[in-house]
Amino acid sequence: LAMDSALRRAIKRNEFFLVYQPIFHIATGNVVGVEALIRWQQPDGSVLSPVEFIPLAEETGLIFKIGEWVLRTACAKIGMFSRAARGPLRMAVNISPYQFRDPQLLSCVKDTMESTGIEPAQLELEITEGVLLDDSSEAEETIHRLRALGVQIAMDDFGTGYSSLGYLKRFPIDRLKIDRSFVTGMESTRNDQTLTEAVIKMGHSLNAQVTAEGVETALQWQYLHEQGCDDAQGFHLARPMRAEQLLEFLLDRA
Ligand code: G
Ligand code: G
Ligand code: MN
Ligand code: NA
Repeated sequence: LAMDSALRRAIKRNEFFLVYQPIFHIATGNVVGVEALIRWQQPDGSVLSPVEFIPLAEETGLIFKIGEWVLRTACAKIGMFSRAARGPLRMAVNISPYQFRDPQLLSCVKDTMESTGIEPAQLELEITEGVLLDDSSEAEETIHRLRALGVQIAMDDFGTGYSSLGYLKRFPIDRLKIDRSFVTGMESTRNDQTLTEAVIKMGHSLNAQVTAEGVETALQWQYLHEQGCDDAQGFHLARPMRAEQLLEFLLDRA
């Protein structure tokens, strides 16, 4: 309960901030986008990770307000980031399953695009496999409507949930994000190498692009390159950073 009122206070007092992790095109090494990740700076200065407060935000319904704030804040930055990178970047935003099921999601996305001027194709919403399970006809409808706006849909944490090939065929998605647990295992486990390769092939056969998450070594990058993976993100390449640091990072590389 104490955490609950702290969360409400956090919204009022603007205690949330976003960090941005660069996403790289493997074939060229260029930065092609960033993923926005929320953090909570408490009054005592300590910073909480989303795994410590998103579940509570979901339970209390505060996730809707927080999610809207994330979307608006992230999209408002893309113009500046793209100018620094000298080319349009993609902004990937994590969408909670609760937000995904919110009937107001579509109007929220539309309003955000209008007020921030982000091109629809620059916005990528990351959903998880779980959203496809509960009421798949509604989920299907939501995905179709979002894609009709021109927004891209990515399946996050791919391989950790319950989705089957049948779901993937039914739900048109633009991107698969290979969960970091598979990427981590690539160097030591032949199995995980085979798995990442299979996911990349599967994604491509569904006309989706594939991003590998959690790339922590040069060898993982090299394997992914050889396997034809499109994009990668991870600590080996760049850590999530505040907007000001990201700007410097992009300007340095441009
Ligand atoms: O950035 P970090 O590794 O701490 O993120 C931990 C988890 O929190 C990840 O699963 C990530 O998808 C999730 N997450 C990060 N930012 C957001 C956000 O803005 N909204 C939602 N719903 N989840 C987020
Ligand atoms: O579930 P999702 O993919 O949205 O989670 C993204 C989270 O993964 C972010 O919180 C980010 O901080 C974290 N992350 C990004 N790159 C790496 C990495 O190379 N290693 C590890 N351990 N975590 C990473
Ligand atoms: Mn994500
Ligand atoms: Na993920």
